[in-house]
Amino acid sequence: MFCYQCEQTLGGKGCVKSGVCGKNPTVANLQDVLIHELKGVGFYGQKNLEKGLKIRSEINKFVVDGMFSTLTNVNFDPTRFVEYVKKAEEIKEELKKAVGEIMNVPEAAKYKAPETMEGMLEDAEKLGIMADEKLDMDIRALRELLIYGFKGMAAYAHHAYILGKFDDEVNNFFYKGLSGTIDDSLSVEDLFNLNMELGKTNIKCMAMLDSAVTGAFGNPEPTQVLITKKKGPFIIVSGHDFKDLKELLEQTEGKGINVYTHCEMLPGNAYPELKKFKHLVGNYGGAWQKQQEEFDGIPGCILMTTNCVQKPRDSYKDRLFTTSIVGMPDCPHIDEVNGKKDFTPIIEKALELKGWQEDEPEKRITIGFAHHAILSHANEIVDAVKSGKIKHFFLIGGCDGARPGRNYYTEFAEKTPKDTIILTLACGKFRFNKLDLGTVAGFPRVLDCGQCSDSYSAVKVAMALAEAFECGVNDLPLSLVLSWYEQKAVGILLALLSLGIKDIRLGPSLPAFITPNIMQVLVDKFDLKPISSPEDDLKAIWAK
Ligand code: FSO
Ligand code: SF4
Repeated sequence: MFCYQCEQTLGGKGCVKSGVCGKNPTVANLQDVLIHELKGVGFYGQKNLEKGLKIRSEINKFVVDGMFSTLTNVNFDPTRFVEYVKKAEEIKEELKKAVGEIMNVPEAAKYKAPETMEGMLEDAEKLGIMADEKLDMDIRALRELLIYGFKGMAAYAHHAYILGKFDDEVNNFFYKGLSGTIDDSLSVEDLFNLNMELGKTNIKCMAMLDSAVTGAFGNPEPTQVLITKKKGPFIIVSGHDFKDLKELLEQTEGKGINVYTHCEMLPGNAYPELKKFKHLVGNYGGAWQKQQEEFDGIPGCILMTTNCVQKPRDSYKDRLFTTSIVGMPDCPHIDEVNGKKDFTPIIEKALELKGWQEDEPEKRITIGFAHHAILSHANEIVDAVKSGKIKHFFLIGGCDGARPGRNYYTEFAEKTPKDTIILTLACGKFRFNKLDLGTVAGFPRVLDCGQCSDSYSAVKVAMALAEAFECGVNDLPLSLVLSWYEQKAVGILLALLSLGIKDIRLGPSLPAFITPNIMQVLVDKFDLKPISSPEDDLKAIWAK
């Protein structure tokens, strides 16, 4: 196996024997076969589109789900990948037949996957990231950047699909981009441009998801969320899928079960259509990488709707349930049947476990500042900036992770002056969202925009401020300090760069798949820089 798609990759170079995330070589190799298959699907899909043929919606959805399933900490179940590969092979054949005879078919698209796991694993050696040793390093880097950006965008497209929304431009770009990764005629510049196109498409995808989520659950409202335990049986819902949360809330209503959000599900507490359920009592725990510790021996159940799932300890593996795209061998999985999920097994298990025996002394944090809530105060914010009450905005957002060096974000937040506002999103905020950083001009200093996809909210706020001040986004008193871990962050970074946003600080370390040459291009074009120390970075920001 070889995998270097996430920030915690071994030694900052690549996982080779097994994944730091817990991914074993079997799963890693099957994922390589699946990605290879999807590149072929991309090629034939693109040929269909070029001929003006329409691609079935089920195929679009399959491509999205297939890409998403290979994202870090989503699916660790080898049998599910065998099924995905077989399905991809079928789809490739269908698209190939539909398009008829074509010339210059790349070798990768000609590949035919075997029917068995053994056969697939045998082939995997020839199909992985490093299989073509002669491939130019920068070309490889840009192809991988594109693949990881796609995985991130696939996650958002998947969530929108679940809420009944999709977009032809987003769907079609999957075929164009995936076929671009096996097109030897594309130069470094072509691939760079394709990455920027992915960034632009991802903005569209996140906007679609934003409208799907707010359409289904309303606009988030500033909300004080309980972060301490309550007595009684409980289910903790993690991941990013609010539809699962809502279905579970409906099915647990009146059953004496408290429902808590976890990690990226925290913003769920701010949506009117979710917070109306009184038994959605609050949020449990911190960011994803603390789950093994925080779920250890827990007297309740956990529902994992998307990433980030970690291999559970024995003390809770019988009470961790997966659903949808998530998979964990030996953990119960709840599937959709005829458009509905039956959560009875997790409900029964939660009741059997009885839950916590006592209430903890109450603590709350404030969330719910997506674009609608912030922009409804746009005039006050603009006045506060003009009068000097608010001096600067920081966007401190992105993913959290286990590796050392991430304290930077806590220290950075603590060191920001009291007359500044911190916008935040995704799970990286758990590094500082329980600190009391006070208020400024009547606003909490930390404004939580929501999940990682709510980067769209932050972009919307920045655009609106730029309009109010009649300047470009890069001229605003705004600094972006981002943390990355997995591939959604790659998609988001490409989105921000495609908007021409400059001077982003990125950490805790730079991606292993980016070569020095490509990094130089990003530095030259966008002034992208690695984080250093909070003191030095703040000094540099003020010196600008
Ligand atoms: Fe975090 Fe995981 Fe949302 Fe990621 S929980 S690391 S960027 O999946 O998607 O922020
Ligand atoms: Fe390693 Fe990250 Fe790949 Fe897991 S996802 S195998 S930790 S690089």
